[in-house]
Amino acid sequence: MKTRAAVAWQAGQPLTIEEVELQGPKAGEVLVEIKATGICHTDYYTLSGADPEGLFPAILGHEGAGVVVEVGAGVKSLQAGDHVIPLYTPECRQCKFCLSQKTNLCQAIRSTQGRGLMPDATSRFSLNGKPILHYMGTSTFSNYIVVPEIALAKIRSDAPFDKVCYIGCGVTTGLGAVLFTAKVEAGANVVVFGLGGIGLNVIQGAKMVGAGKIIGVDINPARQELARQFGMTHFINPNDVENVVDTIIQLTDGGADYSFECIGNTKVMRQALECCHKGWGQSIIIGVAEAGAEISTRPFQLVTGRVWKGSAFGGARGRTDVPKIVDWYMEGKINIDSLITHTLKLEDINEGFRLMKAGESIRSVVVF
Ligand code: NAD
Ligand code: AHE
Ligand code: ZN
Repeated sequence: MKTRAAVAWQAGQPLTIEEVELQGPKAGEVLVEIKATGICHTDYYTLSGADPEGLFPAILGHEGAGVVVEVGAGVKSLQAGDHVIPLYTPECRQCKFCLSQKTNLCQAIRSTQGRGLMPDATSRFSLNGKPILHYMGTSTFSNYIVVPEIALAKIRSDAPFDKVCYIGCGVTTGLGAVLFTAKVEAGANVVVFGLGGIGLNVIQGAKMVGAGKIIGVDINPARQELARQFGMTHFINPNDVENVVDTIIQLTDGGADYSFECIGNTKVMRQALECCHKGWGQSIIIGVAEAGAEISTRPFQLVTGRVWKGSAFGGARGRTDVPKIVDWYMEGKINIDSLITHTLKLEDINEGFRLMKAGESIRSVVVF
């Protein structure tokens, strides 16, 4: 079949809208009509050329929601008409990683996914006979996609696609980092570096668990108002203070219990660790930094009890946790609507990237 899709031809170039050929689902795969997709900073990161796994031409996008159209042989858990969110972190419930109960990083299809291919090491997308690569196993900038059954979370059918698509990455990443990775407790002091599509969801999670001080740090002063609505109690613009780390240590009587880096800047990652409380403060890296980037600190920072951790997809197990987060949204327990600042047509997807770069949007959502 044919599908309309935004194709990334090479790093740093705008996407173009094409009628792409899409092969139907093979065994264990599912054809999904994507109804809406968010644009995450990670899409921009890969498009910029900084991603060592960034391959072109490819169809980017990993924050979608849609409807099952057809299932391939052997698919048991889904049928045509089911509403789903594609998962760039699948959940096979069989691999060593899933069975460990220590991580959400299912590895069942990770190696082919990282090469832009389906599990049989081929692509379902092509144009004029030449393959176009998948991205993060999802490629939600295409109106129709084929994904493995283990990479789909089945969600309730009354949830609006143009809102819950954001649960496919940003919402789950931010809330999950607080709830699943850090397990922040009530009363804890939390610092969030970067108040964009991820950081504001970290704030939302911190508020949910009853954190004490919730300190937001961003170089964009326009972020302050919305962050306060989501529960931020203090704002620091690094350009307005002499030393961000000292400022936080003073505000928190010795340092943060938990900090979250939601930018992808290795200098800020160091600040996020070093603003943590001696003896127990934990810093969670969420931001994705460019190929070749490295983090550093004095080992003494760790010797004296600070902990560095990372979080992918908020530590969430997609097929188990994503339907619950959709329920939270439908029950009014979390706010997604205020974070979706722009809704665009597929033709205007490059405008979505411009808005993100200019700091004018939190989340842009493309509706098919
Ligand atoms: P975004 O562009 O919406 O937000 C980034 C924010 O950081 C902006 O508000 C910006 O003003 C602020 N910022 C930039 N430089 C800063 C600095 N030096 N000091 C303070 N603030 C600064 O991006 P996003 O969609 O929220 O994504 C944030 C990061 O998280 C990206 O690196 C993205 O790739 C990554 N990410 C990781 C995961 C994961 O699973 N680990 C999931 C989604 C996104
Ligand atoms: N290819 C990138 C990896 C970037 C990365 O860390 N991705 C996160 C999700 S970001 C979503 O917006 C992730 O899930 N990582 C775990 C994994 O297995 O990829 C690079 O920099 O190499
Ligand atoms: Zn993302």
